[in-house]
Amino acid sequence: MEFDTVIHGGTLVTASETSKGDIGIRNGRIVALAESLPGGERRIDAGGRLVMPGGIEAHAHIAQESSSGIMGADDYLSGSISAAFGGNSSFIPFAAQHRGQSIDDVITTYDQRAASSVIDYSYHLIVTDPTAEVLEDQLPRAFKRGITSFKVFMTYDMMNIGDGGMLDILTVARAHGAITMVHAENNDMIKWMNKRLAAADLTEPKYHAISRPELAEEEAINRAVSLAKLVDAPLFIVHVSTAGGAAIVQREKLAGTRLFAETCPQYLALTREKLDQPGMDGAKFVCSPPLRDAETQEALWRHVQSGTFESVSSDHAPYRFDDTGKFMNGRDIPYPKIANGMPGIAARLPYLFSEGVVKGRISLNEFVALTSTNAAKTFGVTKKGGLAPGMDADIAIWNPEVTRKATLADQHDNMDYTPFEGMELTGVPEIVLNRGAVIVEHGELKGQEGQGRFVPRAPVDLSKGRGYLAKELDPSRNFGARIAP
Ligand code: DUC
Ligand code: ZN
Ligand code: ZN
Repeated sequence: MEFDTVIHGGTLVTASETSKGDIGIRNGRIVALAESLPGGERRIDAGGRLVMPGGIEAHAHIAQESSSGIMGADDYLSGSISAAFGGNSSFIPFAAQHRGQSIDDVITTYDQRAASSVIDYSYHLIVTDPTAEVLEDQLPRAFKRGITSFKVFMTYDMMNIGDGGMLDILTVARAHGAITMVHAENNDMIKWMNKRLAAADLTEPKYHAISRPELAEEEAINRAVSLAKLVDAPLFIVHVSTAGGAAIVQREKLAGTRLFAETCPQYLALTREKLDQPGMDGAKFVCSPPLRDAETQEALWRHVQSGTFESVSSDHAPYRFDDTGKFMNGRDIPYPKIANGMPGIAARLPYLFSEGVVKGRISLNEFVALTSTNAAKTFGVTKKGGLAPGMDADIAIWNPEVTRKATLADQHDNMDYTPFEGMELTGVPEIVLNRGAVIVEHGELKGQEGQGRFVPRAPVDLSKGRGYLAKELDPSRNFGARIAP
């Protein structure tokens, strides 16, 4: 058998197995796995290296305007390059609807923006205006194109669609086999806290963390799960940042609810003290939900270890520490006017490898599951996230021993800071392939602008979890009313 590339002599790691062997690649696909394979136009020596499915970044804001119109610092070129240097072979950023905009327009806009990507991509659709046309025509059309995840917000006045809007989206998603993602924080609790803090003249960056209580996340997760259960729709909770929120996810999974969730490196690595710095330096660490405390970090790590989360995602939301980003609304501004988000797409895998695998908190196989395989399964990316014949040759080859300090230059993004600056990291992705093409090799970019392809995704797999039938929607218990979606 002829191969374009053979990856030779590495330790092959998937979400379920670890073995020694070679991988044969032809036409962008893995075509053979064996103890030893001959030939290959190109042979990559992976002796002493870990050969894993390339990361799939399932939460990133790329070339996306915030609801207040601030464009993030990374476009699809810089964002995809940064992702690849961080060990990712593909990503699923958001395509955001602004109120009044049609979903068809949103997709056309993002297709243009994404054309420069060096790695494969899809989009999660952010829906902020669920009109009848959106629900009945536009979302089903997006779904047919392979966009099988819709994200909604329970907070921010410009984005929050209310409980009724959420029920509508959940119902449409369920009918088509899409999954609904949710930013779960209670809008009114946050607004009430903002008013109290403003009245007391407490507006420095650190009060951002105080303004968004843990209870706001816990309440909203609980409510989101109840809404999803009422219509028996699968739900994905993004960026879980609290022990209470994670506990709800764990409890509901145990009960069989079709529930999925992620947390992010910043909630495992950083605490709210980072916001308490002289002047406006704390603005670098303004993200929502906010950074929490050391106790929460420990609890979140336990949930990572025990399977509460499908993924650890970056929530890369890059706003530079200047007037184009964090200070778009002025320099000496109260915390609610600081652009909300932090970068991390290149740091996600190295952080989790170093703090997770090297420190013995998770196994290598769990690392692969949390960074790649589970995202592929949850979001219907059928040809990625594994090492098997027939899969895309999306592969990251790691040196597990190199130690370095995280620094801005290693991120390869358009940012002027990294929140992980100075962190000691062990392990580096040395070679990253997307569909058989080398994108990054020993610190050098080899991929070309525009080389990435849109990946149409499959419907969500409903075989996981038992689902839920509310008594009031069950004709055998609701006087025969047939109103279930
Ligand atoms: N939610 C995100 O998912 N990212 C950035 C800001 C936010 O509120
Ligand atoms: Zn969010
Ligand atoms: Zn986000």
